Amino acid sequence: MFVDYVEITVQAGNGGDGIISFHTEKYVPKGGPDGGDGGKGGNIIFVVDENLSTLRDYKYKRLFRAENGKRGASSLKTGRGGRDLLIPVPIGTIIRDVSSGEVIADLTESGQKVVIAKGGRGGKGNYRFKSSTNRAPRIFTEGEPGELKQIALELKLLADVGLVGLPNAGKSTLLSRLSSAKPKIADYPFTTLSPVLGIVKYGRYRNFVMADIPGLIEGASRGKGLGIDFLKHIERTKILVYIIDISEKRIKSTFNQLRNELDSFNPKLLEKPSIVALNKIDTRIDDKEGMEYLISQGVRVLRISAVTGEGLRELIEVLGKKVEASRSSE
Ligand SMILES: Nc1nc2c(ncn2[C@@H]2O[C@H](COP(=O)(O)OP(=O)(O)OP(=O)(O)O)[C@@H](O)[C@H]2O)c(=O)[nH]1
Ligand SMILES: [Mg+2]
Repeated sequence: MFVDYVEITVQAGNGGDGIISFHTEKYVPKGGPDGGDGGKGGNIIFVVDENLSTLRDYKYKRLFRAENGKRGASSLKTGRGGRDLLIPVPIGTIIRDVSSGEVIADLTESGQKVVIAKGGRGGKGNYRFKSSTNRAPRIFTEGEPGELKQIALELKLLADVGLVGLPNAGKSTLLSRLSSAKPKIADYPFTTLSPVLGIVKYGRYRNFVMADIPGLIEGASRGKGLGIDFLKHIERTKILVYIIDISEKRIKSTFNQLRNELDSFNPKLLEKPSIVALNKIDTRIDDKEGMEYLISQGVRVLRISAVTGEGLRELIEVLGKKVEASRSSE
């Protein structure tokens, strides 16, 4: 199950109370105040875990608490601090405050950590109130409460390249050829129901992330097929590849249809650098008119076969260059 939105409550730990205590020892009848401070409450910390790809773990568990700080003790001992609670989330998770809608954190880097709710400070023990006029204070303060927040976690995949195409165009086949990802592939539409990411290696050490998303159909923006909600996952990709099945001989209308659906979702998607990959050239079916149309539109066109591998080397090279150009302009 792919889960990309959840609302949860996080409660940081309360600070422990300070205490009242007086030093007692044989032969020291009237010891001074020695009540220690309370420990600090644990923080709620979100941390990016690269092995996660969905927010599924938070679909059912809704309340997360960090440990409270312990009370102080005699002999000036500060109470133990509450342990922080680390909550792992996938890369690309955005954290919002539910009531204001404000973005509190945007987790885009592997290993990134942010404190989302702060633990309360510990209270003061009575020794802190000792003064020349009050040598035996009977005062302490309570620990502060930890922060309590209602937050929404939203996952927007972070891919460099997004594949856009009609159902059955061969998007998943392409991703499975270029990466070690194993999306489901079948000869019927809507095989892919949720986005899949794969890492495409090129050159010796370089790589980029490619996202295979569900197929788009005409009217998707009006809720047809799987709708277009999943397009939010390509809002953050740098480059789009329109995958068009050349054997259908409908390049022109398909290309315009795909662009219309993207436009209805978010017109900014059309401003992203893009190329067209005409797939299934192994079928030997051609569409010269469609090809000419694309060229007249100033679109970069590559001809590929995700099945035989023809043209894939060039596709990776072109995409690699575009990804690098976009990374260096960031
Ligand atoms: N002949 C040929 N068939 C291909 C090629 N690429 C994909 N196919 C076939 O086309 C069908 C659909 O492939 P998928 O990769 O599942 O297509 P998709 O675009 O991911 O489809 P959805 O997930 O439904 O949107 C499968 O039967 C593939 O084997 C190709 O280059 N040549
Ligand atoms: Mg698919």
